[in-house]
Amino acid sequence: MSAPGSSDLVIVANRLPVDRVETSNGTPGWRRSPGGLVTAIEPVMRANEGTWIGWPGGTEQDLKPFEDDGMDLVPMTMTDREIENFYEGFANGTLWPLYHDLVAKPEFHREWWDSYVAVNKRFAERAAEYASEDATVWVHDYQMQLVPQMLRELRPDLRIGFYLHIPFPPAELFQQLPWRRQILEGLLGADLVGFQLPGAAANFVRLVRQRVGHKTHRELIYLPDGRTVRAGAFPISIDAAGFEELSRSEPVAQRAAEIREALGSPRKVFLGIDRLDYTKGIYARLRAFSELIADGHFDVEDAVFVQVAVPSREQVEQYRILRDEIDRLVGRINGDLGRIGRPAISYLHSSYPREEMAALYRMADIMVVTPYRDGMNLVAKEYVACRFENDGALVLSEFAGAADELRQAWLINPYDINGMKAALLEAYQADGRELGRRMRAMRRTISQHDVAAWADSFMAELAAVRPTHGKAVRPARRS
Ligand code: GDG
Repeated sequence: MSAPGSSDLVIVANRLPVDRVETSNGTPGWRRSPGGLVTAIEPVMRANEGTWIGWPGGTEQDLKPFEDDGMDLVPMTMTDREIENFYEGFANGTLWPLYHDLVAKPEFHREWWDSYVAVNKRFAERAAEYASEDATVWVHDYQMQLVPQMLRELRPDLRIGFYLHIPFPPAELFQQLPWRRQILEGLLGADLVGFQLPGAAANFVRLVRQRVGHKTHRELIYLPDGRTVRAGAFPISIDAAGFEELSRSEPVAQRAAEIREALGSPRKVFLGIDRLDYTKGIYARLRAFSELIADGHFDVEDAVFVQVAVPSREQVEQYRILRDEIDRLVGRINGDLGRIGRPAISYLHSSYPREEMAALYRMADIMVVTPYRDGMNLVAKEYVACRFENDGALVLSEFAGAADELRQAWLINPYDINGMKAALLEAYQADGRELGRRMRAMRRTISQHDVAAWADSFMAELAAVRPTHGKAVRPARRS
């Protein structure tokens, strides 16, 4: 267990990679939380015996640092009010919709902002406490944008990287934020600010020039105190080899066959897997699918849609409304188009272990990923990684970061329902040669750019921005 002041690598993220749960005998315990961030950061954490600072969910107050599966974890506490104002409020009611092209309307409340400042300060102080002299601190995501500057003030010796997992909006939208300058200055505390796509990095640099008035040249920002900050694109990825291995395994193959049988062995299965979030475009995609049946292009005997909607942010009003809307839509579609034992849509409001996810990817013919805006979308990449037989079709929104790399998917505009219908139908009708051509190309991309490569390139760049400072960070990829 790392002691304060001893960690050469500190990760700061809103969430810890584990959730606080009640075990079967009623005592509290820890469970590994699903999701991309954990898998993405775990290898570099392990290679460097890092410390991870984050919130485990809930309001329990007296949690002590502990070790879980070889990782040193420092749990941060949160009060009910902070969950309301910082987490549900400023993070998910202000920043999330603002950074996703105003897909929903962001709310601006001063008490939410105050809470955001207070929580960021606490995280920064804890990071300052655990980091060793000249250590590297890697801060993650939109909930923590003030941490870099706060941390730099406390510990100027540190090398600080920041990575944003969601999009960074164009100046025209970001400008609405009453605290725009504070956020930009918060981020500028880092030596390297990483984004999913080059466009987001360019948005950031432009805003810094316009709003803060610093000199910039391409990806570099020159601060008056002589420091240089770099902004850059580091598209995140997945553990491609790990997913492929899982997908090839016998239990997963069996489970995949079982699922298809349980669905009534239709000719084709469409699949959607998303957190239940209004940015993901679930409603429009289910409508498009149902219209293809209603128009007579295929029948419920030919094709079914499996939609997994993972529960998310259930205390936030907009998410409750969305859930009701999807419930109603699925009910209506199944009522109108289904037959006994043959619903058009199999709808699952639940989360699953990784093996079940792999079985779903393996059994589905057409993966449908249609966000209105998405930083990357790991589900699209995971599907590709699981298709080791070079079959299966990916229908992908051009507004997902993943569309920059997965050019051979059927790319769609999720606002254009007819366009989406045409792409779903094409993917449904595509022959093996066409599918193989597209899938092989996408698989090459994914295998060359996996998550270890992502973490290593970020760390290498961070070291390059501050070459004279900081200890070396060992790469995640062990060769
Ligand atoms: C944000 C950005 C960006 C989901 N349900 C289960 C489960 N998952 C895993 C998936 C995937 C991850 O969670 C979801 O990642 P996405 O990228 O699809 O979406 P967000 O949660 O919105 O993530 C996004 C990402 O950060 C990383 O930077 O790509 O744009 O919005 O890995 O497999 N895993 C398990 N059970 C589930 O039920 N085990």
